[in-house]
Amino acid sequence: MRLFGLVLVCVAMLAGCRTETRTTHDVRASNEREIHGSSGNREFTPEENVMRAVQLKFSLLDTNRDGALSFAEFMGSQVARQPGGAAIFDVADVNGDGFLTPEEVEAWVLESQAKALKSQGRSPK
Ligand SMILES: [Ca+2]
Ligand SMILES: [Ca+2]
Repeated sequence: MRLFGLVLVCVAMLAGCRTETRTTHDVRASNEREIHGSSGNREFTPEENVMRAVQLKFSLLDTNRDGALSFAEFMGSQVARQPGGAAIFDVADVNGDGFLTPEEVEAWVLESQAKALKSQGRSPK
């Protein structure tokens, strides 16, 4: 299933985006200080890590800073450039308004992860 590969790319991309977003993080510094919590000892849950990564990536892709990703903005992401990547936009745009909110992206990533883990655990034939 092609989507599975895309999910892996997406997760890897999200996981690796922390350092590359350092330069732009001053804009949402107050937000991210809470999200990062880098001085705390607490471990983040996988869901929290996904959300933090999505929010950081989102702020990079949202070039006009209206809080939503248009299709054009989405196409600037690595995930969208994968074969079939453009189709993800329609899948993730749950309410079909033509824009992806952080919530929609988070929901899509978490759902895709869950599906990927499920299909790894016991591969249905
Ligand atoms: Ca935007
Ligand atoms: Ca939407």
